[in-house]
Amino acid sequence: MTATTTPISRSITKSVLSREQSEGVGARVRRSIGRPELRNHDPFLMLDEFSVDKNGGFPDHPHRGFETVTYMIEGQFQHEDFAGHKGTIGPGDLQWMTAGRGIVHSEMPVKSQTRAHGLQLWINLPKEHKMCEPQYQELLDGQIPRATPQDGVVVKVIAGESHGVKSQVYTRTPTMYLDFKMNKNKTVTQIIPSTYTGFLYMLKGTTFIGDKEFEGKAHHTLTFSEDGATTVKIQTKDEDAHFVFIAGEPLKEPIVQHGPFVMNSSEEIYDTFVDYQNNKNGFERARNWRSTIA
Ligand code: FJE
Ligand code: FE
Repeated sequence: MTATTTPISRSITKSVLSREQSEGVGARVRRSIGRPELRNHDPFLMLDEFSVDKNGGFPDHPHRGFETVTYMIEGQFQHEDFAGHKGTIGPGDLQWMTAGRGIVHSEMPVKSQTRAHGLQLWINLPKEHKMCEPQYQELLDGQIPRATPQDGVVVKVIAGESHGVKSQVYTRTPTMYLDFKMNKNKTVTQIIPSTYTGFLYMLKGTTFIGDKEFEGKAHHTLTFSEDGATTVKIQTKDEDAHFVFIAGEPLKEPIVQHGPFVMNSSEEIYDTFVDYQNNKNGFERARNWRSTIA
C-alpha cells in the first residue's frame, strides 16, 4: 500500500506563451485555451485575448452548445443578435452569453476609437443544457463585486467566490472567474474546489505560483496541477501583476466541435448544420437576418 498526501497548494504543470494571430476579420488574438498545447481543458473550449481596431471585428456568425464570456479591458465593444438584442460594453464590463440552442450575432468595436481589447472565454455546456434557450447576463464594471483580502490585492468576482465575496452570475457549468490586481510583494491564497481544473492567464507583470514559486509572465497561460489540492498560492515580488484566475468542474462528456458549434456527437453536429441551414430548432430568426453594426 502506498500512502499519498494531498499537497496544500496546486502547482503549475504547464506554462504556454500566446503570440498574436489573425482571427475574425482584421482582428488579432492571443489564443490561450484552444491552441494546440492547451486543447481540451474541460470544461473550457477557448480563451482569446483579443485586440481589434475600428476596421476589424467578428461579423455575423452563429453559436450553439456553449457559452461565450466577453470581458472588456480597454475600449468599447458592440454586440447585436438576430433577436434584436443589442448593447455596448466598456472597460471592466462583462457579457456572459449562453448560446444554448442557437444565437447568430455580430461582435464589433465601436468605430470612434483606436482599439478594443478584452478576453473572450468559451465554456462548454453540460449535455442537458446544450439546447437551452439563449440567455444574457450583463454586468457593468460597478456591478461586479470585489474582494479585498488585504491592502494592495483586489479581486473582481466575475463568477464563483473569493474571500467571502460571491458572484450572482448563474453558471450552468460550475465555474470560477476572478480578475486579480496585485501590488508588488504580496502573497494571496485562493480557495479552489478539489475537483476543478483551472489556470491563470497573465495580463501584466509577474507572479510566482505554488510552493515551488513557478514564474508567470504576461500573455502566458499557467495550468494548475490536478492533485486535489484546494488552494492556489500566488505571490508577487518586484512588480505589480494583473491576471485572470479561471477554473471549473470538468464535464467529462464527449466533445465534437465544428467551429462555433460544440455538441456531444457527430450526429448532433450534422443536425446543427441542417438546423442552421434551414432556420430551425433555435435558428428561426437567422432567416434573412443581417446585423446593422458589421
Ligand atoms: C468564431 C472564428 C472566430 N475569438 N474573440 C471562428 F473569430 C470566431 C469568433 C471569435 C471571437 C469573438 C470575440 Cl468578440 C472575441 C473571439 C474568436 O467569433 F466564433 C469562429 N467559429
Ligand atoms: Fe460570437
